[in-house]
Amino acid sequence: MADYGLYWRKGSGSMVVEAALRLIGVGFDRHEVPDTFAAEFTAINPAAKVPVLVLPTGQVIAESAAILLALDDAFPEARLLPPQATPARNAAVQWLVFMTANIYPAMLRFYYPERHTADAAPEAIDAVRRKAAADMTRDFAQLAAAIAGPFLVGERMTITDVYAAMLADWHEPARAMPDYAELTAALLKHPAVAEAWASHGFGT
Ligand SMILES: N[C@@H](CCC(=O)N[C@@H](CS)C(=O)NCC(=O)O)C(=O)O
Repeated sequence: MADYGLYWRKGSGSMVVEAALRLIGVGFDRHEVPDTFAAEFTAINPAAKVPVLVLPTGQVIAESAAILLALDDAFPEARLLPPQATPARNAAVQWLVFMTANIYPAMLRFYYPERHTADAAPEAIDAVRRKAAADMTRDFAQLAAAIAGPFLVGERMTITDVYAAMLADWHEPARAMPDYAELTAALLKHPAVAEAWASHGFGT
């Protein structure tokens, strides 16, 4: 039995966690969560969201950014993020949090607008979607402007780059931006990332 357990769904945010595990080179079991989340899974994560990572200690961690930070703490030599207390790390963590706090929630408002309004009228739902799209346009542009090149914080890929490419792949206007196309092409040169990307059905 592998050390880590990853609860995942195809095309979901579990892709970046799988990429991290593959970059580290640690063994992990994948547990695919069906579309209709079973009671068994909500017992593991009451928020009923993937990704969820089970550590070798048995601790269960939800929230993608928390999982990535925990993995970086456990395997600093894998350099998912730049070394502690460096300007590059501060920037990589800032943009990671920027994405989880802003772009990911806007993405959910865009794809599940009916969950984000108490008004079931089609025009209310459409308004949620339009605002979410406008917010993403603003936030993807802000993030793109920060890319030092070829990666966000310079010459070396971090897990924040994989996160950015993942979010951009979900949203056609972002995917079409040269900044994200170039970032994605650069990180897919890493076989570990390419494997997670393909196994989650990204880029299709
Ligand atoms: N803040 C969470 C968001 C996770 C999330 O929304 N995951 C989606 C898949 S990408 C999910 O499981 N959605 C199921 C649902 O909302 O029903 C994180 O960063 O991990």
